[in-house]
Amino acid sequence: MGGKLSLPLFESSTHQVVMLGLDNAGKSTIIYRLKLNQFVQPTPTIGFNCEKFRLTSGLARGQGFSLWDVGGQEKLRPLWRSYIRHTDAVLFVVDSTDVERFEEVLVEVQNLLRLPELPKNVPILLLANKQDLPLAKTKDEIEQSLCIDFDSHLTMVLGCCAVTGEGLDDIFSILYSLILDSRRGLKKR
Ligand SMILES: Nc1nc2c(ncn2[C@@H]2O[C@H](COP(=O)(O)OP(=O)(O)OP(=O)(O)O)[C@@H](O)[C@H]2O)c(=O)[nH]1
Ligand SMILES: [Mg+2]
Repeated sequence: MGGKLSLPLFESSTHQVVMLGLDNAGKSTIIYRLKLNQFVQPTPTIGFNCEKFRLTSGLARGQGFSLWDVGGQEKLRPLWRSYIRHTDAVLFVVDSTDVERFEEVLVEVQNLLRLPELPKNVPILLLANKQDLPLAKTKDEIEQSLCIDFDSHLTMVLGCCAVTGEGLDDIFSILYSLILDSRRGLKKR
């Protein structure tokens, strides 16, 4: 086993990432943008989509990711708990223009954090989507208005736009870093 310490912790592994968020937040648009590098107009997700990625460049080069895009309609949210059990990271997508539902976002994130199925060391990346729209709140404004206590979870908030792809270029490198840091037990922020 000697001489292996300098290798990445998870060489050639596949990381499971679950995408959650209210309906209409833009989860499926993000997954299509990442997979096809173009804008695709989705229909509301009933159930889930799963797309697999293998990175060929950047920090996460050689790493595999399975992204689970789970429907966000209220009646489907009880299903979230079955997707988080073995996840390596959570991507929580927020519609940055939908201020009226920020309270609902807060409640759902708090419910998520209380679920016993959520592994304690799983990092949570909040995506403030729809940054192209004029009424969009910035990632800092969203962070301040939600003011979530993420407890032991390493977290980060990023602004993005699934229509143009802005803010999504480094998403896998960022996820990979968060996963590594969480596994190494680094304290959040
Ligand atoms: N302007 C703008 N519209 C977006 C963006 N991302 C998604 N949308 C639109 O928002 C709507 C909802 O997008 P979806 O990807 O279906 O949302 P979802 O989170 O998957 O919704 P559910 O499947 O119901 O959970 C669609 O009309 C998208 O075209 C964005 O970055 N900017
Ligand atoms: Mg969807």
